[in-house]
Amino acid sequence: MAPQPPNIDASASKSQQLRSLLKSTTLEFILEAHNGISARIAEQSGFKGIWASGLALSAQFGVRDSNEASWTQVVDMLEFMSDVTDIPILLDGDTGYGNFNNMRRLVKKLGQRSIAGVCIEDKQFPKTNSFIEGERQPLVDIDEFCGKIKAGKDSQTDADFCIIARIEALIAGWDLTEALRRAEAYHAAGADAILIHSKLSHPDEVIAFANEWAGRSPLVIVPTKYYSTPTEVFRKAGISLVIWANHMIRASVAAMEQVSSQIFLHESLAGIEHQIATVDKIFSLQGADELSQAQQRYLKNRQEAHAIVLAASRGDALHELTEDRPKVMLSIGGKPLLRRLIDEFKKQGINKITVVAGYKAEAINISSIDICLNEDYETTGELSSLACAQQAYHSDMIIMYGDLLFRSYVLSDLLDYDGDFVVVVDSSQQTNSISGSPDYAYCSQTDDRALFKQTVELKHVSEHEAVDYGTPSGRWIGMLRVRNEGREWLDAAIEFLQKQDNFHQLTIPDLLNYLVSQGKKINVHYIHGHWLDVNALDDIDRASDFTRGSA
Ligand code: SPV
Ligand code: MG
Repeated sequence: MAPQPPNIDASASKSQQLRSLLKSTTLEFILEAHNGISARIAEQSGFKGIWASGLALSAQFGVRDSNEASWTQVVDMLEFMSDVTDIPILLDGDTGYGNFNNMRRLVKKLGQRSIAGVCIEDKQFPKTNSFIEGERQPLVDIDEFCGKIKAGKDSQTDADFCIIARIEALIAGWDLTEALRRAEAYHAAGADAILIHSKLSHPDEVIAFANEWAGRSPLVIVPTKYYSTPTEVFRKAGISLVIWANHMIRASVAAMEQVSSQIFLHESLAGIEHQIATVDKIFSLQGADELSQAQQRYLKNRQEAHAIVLAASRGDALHELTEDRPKVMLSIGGKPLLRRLIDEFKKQGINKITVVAGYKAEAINISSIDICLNEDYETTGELSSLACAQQAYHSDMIIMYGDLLFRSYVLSDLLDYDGDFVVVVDSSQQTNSISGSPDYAYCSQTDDRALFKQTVELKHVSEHEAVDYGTPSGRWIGMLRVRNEGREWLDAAIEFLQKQDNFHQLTIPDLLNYLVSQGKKINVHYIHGHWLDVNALDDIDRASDFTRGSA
């Protein structure tokens, strides 16, 4: 029969869910898990509950299943498992880690950590695994075990918390009568279900027990040794819950052995990469998506801006220096310009950086950036490059020429500046650092150096002095910030301008002028020097001085 759709109410508490599994009229299954990630995998596979196996938990700690790990170490691991899952966890609580008093404290602590139930077995502390010389393992006195069950039930604060009594009589070489006698007593002491354990390779004694027990309380089995039994047999026998008790730890051990021996043997990862989970899969199991959503919610005011760097041009005026690389890869003071730019972005917490490359794009060998190619860089202008990066547009972005050098505060102040479309204008009238054609900026007010954070608007930008607009207020340095509504203006402007015949010649100043013509308010953030761009050979010494802090 195919797996049943979940019939458990997920809004129910974990203990209610476990209780429903035990009382379900159809056969239910839970799977072993031994840490957070295996618990998550079990849940994602569709299991409605988890068996926190003593064998698996001790094995993942690398110790024996003989109460070598302390019960608090077990409970600490359960907390990780419970925190990352919504399905109930049933702890394999061995003997309750001591007498009735230890059991009381265990139940209390499990309740506090949202563990849905505990299964205790009628052996003596310290126990060992049932499959290690099981017949030599002494059972505990029935009355003493009943006292432990009662103590557990009396100390649970959650009415639905389940205590399952596990009978080891068949494991220890006793007969069905002894097993039933014990089951009767444990049931009467308040156990919510009985687990009958067997080490035979066939299910006969478990089925015989089920027939005699006849549904007096839910019945749980662990078919590790009689694994080849068709599940239908358990269904027909009226079993309530099957525990697949150790298959996650055994699967991971087999996989780890295989991978570790291959890596050791071949001294290489090439042969195993395709066999193992991707790093992204691990991130996903760790809940990385949830964290980035939470960051959106809780770090709104510090939302990370993205950067787009225009770096498609050769920089013809630099002659042979750019024969084999674009201008942005020119080394200034021992570091490529682009690397310096990226360092500035990273200082401001900007990690998503898209570089529009064109000329000798293959020479841009910087990791941790996204490259976007303007294949027509020879015949198109800046706006075409910006349009190429449209996939990378974000609700908060810095757009910048790739040949800029600036003091860190320039970018940091721009990031602090309010406004949906902001250009950085240098009011210093400096001449020594501009060898290319300056982008004269005409603004609503000139910078009297006391304007800090006042609203100044851009009226026009142009390569040549534009008499119609009066005296230029400064120079646009090739840096702007676009966010929120500004992003919509940008999209609409590019969509419109792309339809114009001359689109391929347009520059960023053309875009700015178009937006101004459409009545959009472009704010001006004034600076006073402290930047330069690299256009020609003459700039290189100045740029090196600048990086040493002397310009
Ligand atoms: C466990 O999983 O630790 C169990 C079940 O107790 S078994 O190992 O089959 O006894
Ligand atoms: Mg166990």
